[in-house]
Amino acid sequence: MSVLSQNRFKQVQEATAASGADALVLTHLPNIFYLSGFSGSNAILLALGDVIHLFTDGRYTIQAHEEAPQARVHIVRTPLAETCGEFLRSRFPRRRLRVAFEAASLNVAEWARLKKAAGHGIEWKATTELIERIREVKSAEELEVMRLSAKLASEVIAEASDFVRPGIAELEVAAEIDYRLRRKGASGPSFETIVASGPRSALPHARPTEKQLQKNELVVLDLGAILRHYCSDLTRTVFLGRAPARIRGWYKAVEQAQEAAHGALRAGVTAGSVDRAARRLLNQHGLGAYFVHGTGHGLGIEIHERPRVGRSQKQEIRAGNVVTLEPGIYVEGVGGIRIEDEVAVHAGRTEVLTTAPRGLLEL
Ligand SMILES: [Mn+2]
Repeated sequence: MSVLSQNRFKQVQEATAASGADALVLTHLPNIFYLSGFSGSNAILLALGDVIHLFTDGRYTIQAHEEAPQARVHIVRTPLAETCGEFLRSRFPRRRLRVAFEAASLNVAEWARLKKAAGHGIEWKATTELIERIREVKSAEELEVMRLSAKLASEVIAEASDFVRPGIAELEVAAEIDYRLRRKGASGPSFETIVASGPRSALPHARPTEKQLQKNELVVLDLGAILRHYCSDLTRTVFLGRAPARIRGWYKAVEQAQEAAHGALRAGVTAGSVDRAARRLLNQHGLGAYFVHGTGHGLGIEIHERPRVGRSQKQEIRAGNVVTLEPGIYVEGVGGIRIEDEVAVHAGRTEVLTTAPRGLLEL
């Protein structure tokens, strides 16, 4: 096992013990990837003693051995939960064993299968966010990949003037973004690319449609890459034409709200205080009612991770966190403005990972 994965495994063993368990069953695929390196779509991981057992199916025989050389790979024909349960029963026929599992990702059918196959010797312990709490602090190696992922997404958005113009449909713009992400080396977009124009830009999570972009409209572009399994996330707002004074004023306010959040972001503060810094600024401009979501979120292997940067979050920001700061305002019938960047928190300083220019883009 490499030093890196040894450290990670040790942290997981400590967390398992702290939850009162002797062994751990993982069913959430991003957590399985984090611990073993295996990125297939069907797997259960059992961390037992000093061994990682990886249960997967015949499609992944080669991949599992390649990606998770330190794991003991079990290629399985029956449902994975059943095999994992039977394995536990065969290893511990008499001794009582306490096994932690992931309550948020094991569905009821799998859970029943696992319990039945494992028999009565197992005492099951439901856990939540056991691995997620470890994942929220990124290693230097992870940060390096996340820098590249953020840079890749930033390069695509910096090319927006090549393909954002009146007459082109939102779906075409989204297709162009996804194509360029892949051309630059992403394995795909980190979420469904958002292209929302005109009044539709007031929908924070709009899906692109056949609607054509028009002159004198706002357009929100929210996109991200997956690069070497790590997500990026970035939003810019475009105005097609010369923006009127009211729109410029709103944009300035959102920009200042993001700066305020960035100013408040450092190790040791609560996530809630970062959110409130952005909110306070928009309130001062009389725009607070239009800010309808949280200020940001952690990201990494998944697009949404701990810590959540929301109003009442008491969770402490720690060195190694990477979060988005993405205040926005959404005015029904008019449109929306959002500016989103990714910021890494280090001891005593922050680092903006996204590199695209931040000003209002008038095309
Ligand atoms: Mn985001």
